[in-house]
Amino acid sequence: MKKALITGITGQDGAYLAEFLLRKGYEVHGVKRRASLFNTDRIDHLYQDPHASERHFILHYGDLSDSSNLVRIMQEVKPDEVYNLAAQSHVQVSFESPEYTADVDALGALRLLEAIRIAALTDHTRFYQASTSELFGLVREMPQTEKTPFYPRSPYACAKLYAYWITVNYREAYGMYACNGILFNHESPIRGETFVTRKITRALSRMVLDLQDCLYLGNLDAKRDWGHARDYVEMQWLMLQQEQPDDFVIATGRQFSVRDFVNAAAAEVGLTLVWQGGGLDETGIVTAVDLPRLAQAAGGRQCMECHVKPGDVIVRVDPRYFRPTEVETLLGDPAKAKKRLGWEPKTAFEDMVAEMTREDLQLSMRDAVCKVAGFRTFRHNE
Ligand code: NDP
Ligand code: GDR
Repeated sequence: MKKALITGITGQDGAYLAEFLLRKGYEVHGVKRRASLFNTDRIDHLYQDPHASERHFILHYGDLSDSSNLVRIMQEVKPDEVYNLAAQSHVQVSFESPEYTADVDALGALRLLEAIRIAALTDHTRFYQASTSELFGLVREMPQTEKTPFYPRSPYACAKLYAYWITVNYREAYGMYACNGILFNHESPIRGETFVTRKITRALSRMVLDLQDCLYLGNLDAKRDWGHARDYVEMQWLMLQQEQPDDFVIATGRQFSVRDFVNAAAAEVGLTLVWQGGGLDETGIVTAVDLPRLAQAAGGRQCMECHVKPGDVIVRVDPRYFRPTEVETLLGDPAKAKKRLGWEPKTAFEDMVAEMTREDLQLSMRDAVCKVAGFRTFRHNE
């Protein structure tokens, strides 16, 4: 039985990858951080009691800022494959916590590679580094490929640039099987709530149920190549199954703006929007409400009342969400991955938005029931 070690197992990709590898018959080890509240929501369905005799899913406390602990885990597990998904992954937060972001996202990758070396696993363990389209930053060509020059635009991207190159360096210096997946944005119903896609699907589903008044966003013109996380973790695995290690762009080849994303998610809950004004004064105003469509998204609950009506302003711009340096446009060319890994994204943008919106509507319906019954739901808006 192959053993995989996943850092960042409690995150979006970690959860999908753990499910995927367990289905493939792997013994999956994950590194989770100690937190004051439970932080394993995304993987609780995979949990196995530590007292069970045969376990295929094992969690270890650890942190990418602590090399002795990474060495200990590496020596204990001796994994065939390591997936380094752990990171302070929020671009805007990296401007607030640049040093921490560099420590975890840049040096964290180095610590993990060194742990493999110290544990004398260089010839045995294959290494995947979660690199990112943010490396392209101020883009020099459209679409971006493995050969497009990097120009990072945030402390996050600068840290990931170091992680990218140290992975290449360990491959060249020590002959390690080490790969970079240069992944473009990928989303899902378990995406972190403060990334723009999930913020949108969550806010719209809460607004129709009277749990939120307005959605405040930053740069509506930013364009991204958005794929589904479920599809992208399969590629992470495929990259470690080749004869030779290499780096790959993983993307859909389609691009949408933040405004397009809002329109698509709004349509899913039966709302049609018109955009008025521009810059800081731009607003998204409801022009029509399609109740049967909302009921369909809510799983056929015909009697569901919609608390949004034509004329309501439901989207506004708030400059607090602008970034000191923005990445305006990203569009990936996944030709190499398609050719060499035989990989294709399975989920279309429209289906992913529909899935995310439907799942958030289900969660919001639960919150609405709690609210009506007099319970607080403790979720606030960012
Ligand atoms: P998430 O933010 O959902 O998950 C990040 C994970 O890293 C969480 O498990 C988090 O733990 C863990 N983590 C954070 N800091 C530390 C630390 N100091 N030590 C150990 N673990 C830590 O990210 P995603 O799943 O979306 O992304 C996975 C990786 O892929 C990240 O490295 C990200 O930068 C990169 N990436 C993501 C893309 C995307 O669109 N999703 C695109 C390209 C790259 P906790 O749950 O405790 O916070
Ligand atoms: P990104 O994702 O920065 O691309 O990083 P995010 O969803 O945060 O932003 C995408 C674009 O939307 C604009 N935007 C807003 N963003 C947020 N979070 N909140 C807002 O209110 C808002 N309004 C507009 C942003 O300015 C940006 O242009 C993600 C992360 O998963 C990284 O870890 C990963 O490396 C990259 O994707 C690829």
